[in-house]
This record gives sequence, C-alpha cells and structure tokens, in this order.
Amino acid sequence: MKLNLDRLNDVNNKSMDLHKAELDLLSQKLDKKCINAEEVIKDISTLQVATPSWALGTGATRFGRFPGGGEPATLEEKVGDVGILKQLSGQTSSISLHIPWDIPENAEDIKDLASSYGLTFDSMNSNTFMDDPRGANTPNGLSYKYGSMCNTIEGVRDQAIQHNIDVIEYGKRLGSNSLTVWLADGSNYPGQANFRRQFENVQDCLQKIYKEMPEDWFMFTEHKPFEPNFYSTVNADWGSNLLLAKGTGERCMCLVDLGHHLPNTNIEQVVSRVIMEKRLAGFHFNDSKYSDDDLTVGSLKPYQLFLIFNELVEYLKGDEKQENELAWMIDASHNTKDPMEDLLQSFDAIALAYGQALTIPRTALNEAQLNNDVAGGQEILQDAYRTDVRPLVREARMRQGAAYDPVAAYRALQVRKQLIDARGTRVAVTGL
Ligand code: PSV
Ligand code: MN
Repeated sequence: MKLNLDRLNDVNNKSMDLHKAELDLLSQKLDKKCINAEEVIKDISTLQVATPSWALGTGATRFGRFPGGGEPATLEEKVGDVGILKQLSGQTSSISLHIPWDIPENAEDIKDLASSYGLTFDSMNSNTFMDDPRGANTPNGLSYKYGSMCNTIEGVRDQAIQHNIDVIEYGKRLGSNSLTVWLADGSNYPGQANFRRQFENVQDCLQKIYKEMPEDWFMFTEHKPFEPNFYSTVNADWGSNLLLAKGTGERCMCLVDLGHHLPNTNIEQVVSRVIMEKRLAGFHFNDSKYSDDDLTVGSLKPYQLFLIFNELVEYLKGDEKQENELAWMIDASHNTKDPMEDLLQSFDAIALAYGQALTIPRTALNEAQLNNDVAGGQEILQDAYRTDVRPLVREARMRQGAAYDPVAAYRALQVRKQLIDARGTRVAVTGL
C-alpha cells in the first residue's frame, strides 16, 4: 500500500506557519553559537535507519501477546509497511531480515518489490538461538539447545556455520553487504560449560564463516551479557566482542545494541573505545529501564542517547575513518502499541538526538576539556541537549516529502484502518 501524498501535504500545510516561525527563530539562536542550521538539516536528512523485519508486528512477552489488526503476514507486506514508514518519516530506506523468520523465497522478486518503494536490504541476521520448527536453520537436524557455535558437538557447530553461509547467500541475492551474528551461546549454571573452550569454539566458527563472505562484506558480532542464558554468555560484553572481531578478521565489527548492557554501563564510553579501535559496526537502537526491554528509542533515557550521539558526531566529523559505513538499525518490540507508530516515534527520537549532538559547539567543548573547565564542559553539553531542535528534524523530513509530525499524519491518514481493511484482523505475523 502506498500513501496518497496529496493528502499528506494537506496535513503538513496545517502546521506550516508555525513551523516557519519556529525554524527561523531556532536558526537565529544557532547562528549565535556559530552553528549553521542548514548544515544540520542536511546531516539529519542523510541519517537513514534500517527497519527490522521482525518489528512490524506486535511483539510479545512470555506471558502472552495482544496483537492489533492489519499486521503483515508475508514478507511482501512487511516490505510494503516499511515503504509507508519511509513515506511518513523520510528516515528509513532499508529493511533488515532475520533468517529463518523472513526467508526471501524469491529473493530477486523481493528485491524488485523493495526497490519499487525506494528500499534496499540492510544487514542479514542469522539465527542459531532457537530451533526453527520447520528445521529451516537446522540443516543437519541437530538442536541448538546447548548452544550453537560454542557447542561441544562438532556437528552442531558445523550446522551453525552452514546456516550462516545460507544467510550470506540470501543476502547476496538481495544486495545486502553484511551479516549480523547474535549468539545466545553461553551457560545457565556454573559447571555447565568451560568458558575458554566455548569462546575458542565460537572464534573458530566465526573465522570459518568469515572466509565464506564476499570480499566487500562485513561481519557484525553483537554482544549481550545475559538472556536466554543467565549464568554466562560467550559474547558477554564489548571487550569479548572486540576480541572476537579482532580474532576473526579486519572486516569483523562490533555491533552495539543499546539494551545489551548491564545496568549503569557507560555506553557512550563503550562507543568511544570501539571507535578508537576502528571496530564499530553500528547500532541496534532501543531503550530500556531494566535490561533488554526493547522499548521505543529515547523513551526512557534520551540524555544517554544524546551522549552516545555526541561520540558519534565527534567520529563522523573527524578525520579518522573506519572502512565501513556505520549501520543504523532499530531493534525494538512493541507489546502494547501499534508497531508502526512505535517505529515512527523511534525514528524521530534518533533524529532528535543526532540533531542535538550536531549543535554542540565542538571547539568550545574541546577548549573546556583542555582547560579542566568542568562546569563549562557540562554547560555546553546541557545547552545543546536542552535546545529544542524539532524544527530542524521536521524541516529535514518535509524536504524529503515526508510528514511534519509522522505519528499525527499516520493517524490523520487512518493508515492502520486502511491496513485492516486490506488485510483483515488476522494475526498471523511471521517472525515473532
Ligand atoms: C537479541 O536480544 C537481539 O538483540 C538480536 O539482535 C536479535 O537478532 C534480535 O534481538 C531479535 O531477537
Ligand atoms: Mn539486537
């Protein structure tokens, strides 16, 4: 389904007078700090965040699921939903697939369909953290119950390697250029496994998969300290992740999922360290109060998100570059919200944090730091964080033909109702 853009323009036009006045005032304010609003708008427009194929339906906890209507039941419908998100936000132009949740049986057709919406395929996610009921990720018929690449049984490790190679093959046909590997591997009880043996097994498997990647592909490994294993995970933290990346190859990078850190971890410093080592893959954005809550980006800790973007802007505006383009993706789940509304809120939060970080006067911040001006450095950051940059984000969106306020437009255009009319109230969303 494609939206009628004339109606979108009508909705946008209602806010145009106020928008112009706010944008003008903000541009003047930024000018005083020697920040060019035009440049910030352009930078915001170029930040495109991938939508994960598993986020388009209502998520669940182990206590149940409360689906809404009109959810996508096929990969084709999921691609259509991302097309709508692109039209409304202007901030997403790619889709990230999880295999075997979303197997592109006719990869070339799916690629063509996506390109008719202006979409491409982002990183391919393999899955050896569960046994697919159809056996789609267990080609040798062996279980991942006691881990995949860490497993003591060679046949299970070979099967996990083969699954990842299969995922790379799908990705090649879709035009992707990276493989994301998140492993549940670890142990639930002390004594269950040998830490070192598990790590070495995983390292060995990653090296074998790496050799099968095309030369222009990148591998992203994603760390997580717990869940579904609760005593230990093999790739538990950024240090383990960096060791694995370095032990695998030059094009193996560390992915940072914002929900995969123990409470109070200084994530912005983790980001700085990984950038220093030129190994940052990019992000799985989400937010959390407790752990891997997978909530809307910026809904709980927007200041932390801003501080992470402060590190990113320092990198993006600096001279020392990594080989890879950073990968931006949302990894969230929506239990009580319309998934599309939730995703629109997340795109907005990412653009806002980026916009705020772009308005930090970096020379002044650097001087404050060199002079040990503690309060001064804090003032500079907080001033940027407390600046309402929404007019810049709205302008960036509208210049791409998208919405002034995406959630309001989604409601005004009755998108969910149209989807329910077209698809019914069925709940057979795949991949959850
Ligand atoms: C695991 O918690 C994770 O963050 C990984 O990225 C998975 O691929 C994704 O969530 C979906 O389960
Ligand atoms: Mn993730």
